[in-house]
Amino acid sequence: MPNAAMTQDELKAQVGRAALDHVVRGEIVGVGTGSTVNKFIEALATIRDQIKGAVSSSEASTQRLKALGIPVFDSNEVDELAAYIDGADEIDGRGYMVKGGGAALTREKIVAAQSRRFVCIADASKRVEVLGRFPLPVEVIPMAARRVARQFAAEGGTATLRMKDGQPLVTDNGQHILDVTGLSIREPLAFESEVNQWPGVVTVGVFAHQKASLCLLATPEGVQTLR
Ligand code: ABF
Repeated sequence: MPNAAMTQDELKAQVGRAALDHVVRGEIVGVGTGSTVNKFIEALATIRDQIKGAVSSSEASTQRLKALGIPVFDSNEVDELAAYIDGADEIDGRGYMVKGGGAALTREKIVAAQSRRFVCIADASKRVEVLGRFPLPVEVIPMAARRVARQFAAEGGTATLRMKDGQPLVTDNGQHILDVTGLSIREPLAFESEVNQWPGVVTVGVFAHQKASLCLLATPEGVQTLR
């Protein structure tokens, strides 16, 4: 099937399968969260007898992994992972990412930090020159939300509390999420370090300190590997 005729879903499946090349056989693999990762989990199930299992970045991914017969380990049961496979909302030319659209950014950053390689899987629409077009997710302790929103306002951002079913969304960690528009993040490393310091910030959705080692990008011409 010519790639140009592939749907978004088929492009995600293609890159999910391509990620299998970066799964070290006989080991435990780090698994992210989101619709592209869900395609990777389906592909991972086809080699489940060749891996020990997975460390998951969300309850949602854990359920999918278990449903497909893939053992899930707690992150504290493993010292280091060879590879972490995860999606992104935006990725730039240096491998810096915005993540958290799936509300799993905290555990994603934890598992990425214990992995030797971060393999990002995404469709071409996620590739940007400058991070910030996608509303930046920031996980916060609920009592700090307004103050953190004011701090973003001072930087030209507009922070909105993420809602679900009419209530503030509650993450796997029991916290809330602000989505911040109006930012142009030209120095991701410095920005991540600054916002991480703000009292009440649990995780900022800029992944610069835990950037991608490589990105598998699904395009109509096939999967491109960006290093
Ligand atoms: C996850 O992948 C999130 O951090 C990010 O929001 C999401 C992208 O989801 P999708 O693959 O569905 O576009 O890691």
